[in-house]
Amino acid sequence: MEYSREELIEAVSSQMPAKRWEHTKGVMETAVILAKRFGADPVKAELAAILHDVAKYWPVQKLHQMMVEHALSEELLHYDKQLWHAEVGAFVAEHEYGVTDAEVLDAIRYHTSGRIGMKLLDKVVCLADYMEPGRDFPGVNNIRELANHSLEEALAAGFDSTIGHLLSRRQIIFPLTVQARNDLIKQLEANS
Ligand code: DGI
Ligand code: FE
Ligand code: FE
Repeated sequence: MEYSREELIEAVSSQMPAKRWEHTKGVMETAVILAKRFGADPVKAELAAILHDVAKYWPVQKLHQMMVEHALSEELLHYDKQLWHAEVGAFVAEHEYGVTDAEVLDAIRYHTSGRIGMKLLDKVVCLADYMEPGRDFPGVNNIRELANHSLEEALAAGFDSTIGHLLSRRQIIFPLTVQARNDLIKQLEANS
């Protein structure tokens, strides 16, 4: 079935608590603003934002089952469950909601970890997820200020914040998260 924007919004919002839907609306709004600011496609950015957390509240067992059944990232299974909703979200976007655009699917897939060589749309959606108006964590205002002029500076600060938070709680860090962060720093150094 082809989903209109409104049908997609209805389908996704019914799969999460009201508060998470508020977050998603914030990411949609912010992703559009950032896309316009930094030259990404606002329609693609909003579509990725609508779907980015579609699987966030699915039972962990179901996420695990889908990862195995559909041979999604084997490596991710060895890391924190919090990371799984992004990979499953991209799969669901494609196979349940008929999204065919590879850029949109990748922006969903990498919205939590990032990746080496993040594309413009990946960066916009990932940063929107960090700084949407409902987010409140130490340093978020700094990220918002950086985002006024640099997508990469703001996103690097976002990754630093996540990694710092994980370190402080002695959590295991997914290697791709660190690689994504290092790669952004390299891009910033190369452009300075
Ligand atoms: O889904 P959201 O809450 O909107 O945001 P998100 O998709 O960025 O997920 C954030 C969660 O994922 C948060 O609890 C931290 C966790 N996370 C992100 N990267 C890593 C990670 N957890 C571990 N253990 N390792 C990571 O590399
Ligand atoms: Fe997420
Ligand atoms: Fe999110």
